[in-house]
Amino acid sequence: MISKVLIANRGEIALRVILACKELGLGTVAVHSEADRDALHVRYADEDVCIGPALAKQSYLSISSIIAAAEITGADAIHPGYGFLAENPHFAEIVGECQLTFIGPSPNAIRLMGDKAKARETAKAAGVPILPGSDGPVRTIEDALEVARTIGFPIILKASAGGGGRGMRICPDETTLQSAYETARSEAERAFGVADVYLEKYLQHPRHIEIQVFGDTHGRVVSLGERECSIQRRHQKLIEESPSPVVDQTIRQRMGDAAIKLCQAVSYVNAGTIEFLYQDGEFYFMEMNTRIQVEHPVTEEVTGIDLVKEQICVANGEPLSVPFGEFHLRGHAMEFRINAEDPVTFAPNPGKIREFHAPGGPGVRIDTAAYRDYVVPPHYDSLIAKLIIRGKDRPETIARARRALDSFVIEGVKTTIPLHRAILDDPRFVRGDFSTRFMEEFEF
Ligand code: MV4
Repeated sequence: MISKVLIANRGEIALRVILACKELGLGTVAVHSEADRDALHVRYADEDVCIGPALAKQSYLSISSIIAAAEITGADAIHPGYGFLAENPHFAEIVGECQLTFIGPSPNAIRLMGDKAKARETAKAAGVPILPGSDGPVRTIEDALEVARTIGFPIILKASAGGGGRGMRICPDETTLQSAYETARSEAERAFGVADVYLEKYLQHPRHIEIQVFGDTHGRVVSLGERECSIQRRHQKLIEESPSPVVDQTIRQRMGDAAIKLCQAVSYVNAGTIEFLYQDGEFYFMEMNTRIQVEHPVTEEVTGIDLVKEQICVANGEPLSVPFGEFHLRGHAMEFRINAEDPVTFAPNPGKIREFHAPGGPGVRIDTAAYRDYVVPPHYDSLIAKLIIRGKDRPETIARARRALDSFVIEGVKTTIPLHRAILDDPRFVRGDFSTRFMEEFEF
C-alpha cells in the first residue's frame, strides 16, 4: 500500500500531484533543485529534499539523487509528473527494482511507445487506423523512394526516437526526399542517438485530436473522450479543449474504441493519451504518450474524474473508479497555457513576477505554482499557470475565458495572456473552424 509519495517534478504539476495525495491522506515528499528553494511545491509538501544544482541534468533528471531522496524519506511511491523522467523506461524500471511503486505505466509500455515506428506497427497490428507509410523504419534511400512512390507525395519523414514534432521533414517531391533522407537520419542520430526514420503520407491541414485513456491492473481500459489540441505553435500547445468542435458521438465512439484496442494490445495500465490526426472525417493514429499530460484538467472538467487521484489508486492496485457503461462529457472546457514568454516572438521571459492576481468566479480553475514576488527561473519550461475554463457549452466557455483573461494580472514578466485574448476574438477560432496550421496564419 502506498503511504508516502515522492513527486519527481516541479512547478504546477508537482503541486497538482501533492493536492491529490493530500485528498487521499498520503504523505508527500518534494524534491527540488537549488533554483527552486522558494518554490510552492516545496512549501506544500510534508517533506522536501534538495537533489542538486539548477541544471535539470543534475537535479530533476538525476535518477540516483531522486532514488536516494525516496530512500532517505521512506517514500514508497514516485509520481513523475510530465516531462523530465516521466517517459524514461530506465527510470521506471529502477523505481520498481528499488521496491518503489512507479505511478505510471510499465517500463515496457513506455519503451514500446517511445519508439514511434514500433508504436505505429503496434497500432496497425491492433487494427487501429494509421496513415499509409513504411512498415517500420526505411533502411535505405531506395527503400524510402519506393514507399513514397507507392503512397504518393507529399510524405513526411519522422524520427523513430522522436516525437512531439522533433526530427520531422516534409517532402513534397522526390528531389526533396533525396536530400532530406540523409539529413533527417543524421539529425535523428545526433538528437536521439538513433538514426532510424520512418515515412508517412503527409496530411496538409489535419487537426490534432487525442483520446484520454486509463487502464487498471484488473485488465480494464476506459476511454474518457477527446481533447482538441490543434491550437499550437512550434509544437507547443497553446489552447486545448474538450469536446472537440468537430467530434460527434459516432467519431468519439470510433476513436475511443480504437484507443482502447491499442491499450489492450499492450496491456496498458495507468493514464495515457492516444494522439490522432483528423482530417476530412477520418482519423489516424500518430503517437501514444505514456504519462499524465499538461492538458489533463480539460478532461477532468468535462468528466468529473480526478485523473491524478485515479493514477495513484490504480498504482495501488485498485480497480478504476470510472463506472462501467457509457461515460459522458458534461458541458465544455478549455485550457489556456500561460507562459512567461514574449507573446509575439515566443522567447522565454523569466524573471520576477511583481504583481499576480488570478481570476475566479463560476467555471474558473487555475493550476499554478506562481505567486507575487515569485522568480520564474530561466532553467526550466516557461509555463507559469494554466487557466482552465468550464461552461455549459462552447459559447459560454469562450465568454468566461474572455472575462477571466481580462482580469488576470501578471506583471514583471511578459506572458501569453494577450495572445490568448486575441485568439478568443478570432472568428475562425470562435466558429471552431481550424487545423494545426491555425497559428501560422494568425495575425497578432
Ligand atoms: C504529421 C502531420 C501531417 N501528416 N504526420 C507533429 C508532431 C508529431 N507528433 C507529428 N506531427 C505531425 N505529423 C503526417 N503524416 C503533421 C504534424 C504536425 C502537427 C501535428 C499535431 C499538432 C501540430 C502539428 C504541427 C505541425 C505538424
